[in-house]
Amino acid sequence: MADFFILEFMSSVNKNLSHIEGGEIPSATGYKFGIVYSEWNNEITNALKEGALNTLLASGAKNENIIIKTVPGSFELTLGAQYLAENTDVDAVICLGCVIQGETRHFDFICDAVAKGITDLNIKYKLPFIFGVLTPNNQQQAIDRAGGKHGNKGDEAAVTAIKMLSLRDSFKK
Ligand code: DLZ
Repeated sequence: MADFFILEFMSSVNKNLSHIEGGEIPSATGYKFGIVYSEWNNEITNALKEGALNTLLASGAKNENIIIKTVPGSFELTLGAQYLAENTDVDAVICLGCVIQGETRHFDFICDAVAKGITDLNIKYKLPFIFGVLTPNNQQQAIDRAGGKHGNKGDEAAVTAIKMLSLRDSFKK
C-alpha cells in the first residue's frame, strides 16, 4: 500500500489554490522528475520552481532524481520539456512559466502555443507533462499565485505530476 504524505503548504489562509482536493498525496519515492521553467518573469517562475521542488522532496522524491532546466520564455517550454523526455529517463515533466497579459496579442499566441504544445507532448510520449503556466492580467496576480495569498501554482503542478504517476501505476497492479 502506498505511503501517503499530508503536505502543509506554505501559503496563507486566504483562498489558496494549493489546497488540493483530497489532501492526501501519493508518495513520490522512486519516481524521476524533470522541471523546466522559463527565464521570463524570473522572480515568479523561480518561486514556482521552488514550490514544485519543495513539494516533490516533501513527498519523498530524491534530489538526485529531479532534473531542473531553464528555457528563455514560456514559448520554449514545449521543446525544453521534449528534450527532457528524449534525453533522460524522467517519469514526468513539470513545465512552469508566467505569461503576463500585455497590450498586444503576443500573450494569446504564447499561451495558446504552450498549452497546445504541452497537451501534444502528453499524447506523444504517454508521460505526464504538467501545465504549470500562470496567465495573469498583471504582476500582482502572478505574485499572489507564486507563493502569495493564493498559494503556489508550482506546488499544485508537482502534486499533479505525482498523482498522474500514481494513476499510471494503478493500472499495473
Ligand atoms: C516575448 C515575450 C513576451 C512579450 N512576454 C512573455 C511573458 O510574459 N512570459 C514569457 O514566459 N515569455 C514572454 N515572451 C517570450 C516568449 O515566451 C519567447 O521566449 C519568445 O517569443 C521567443 O520565442
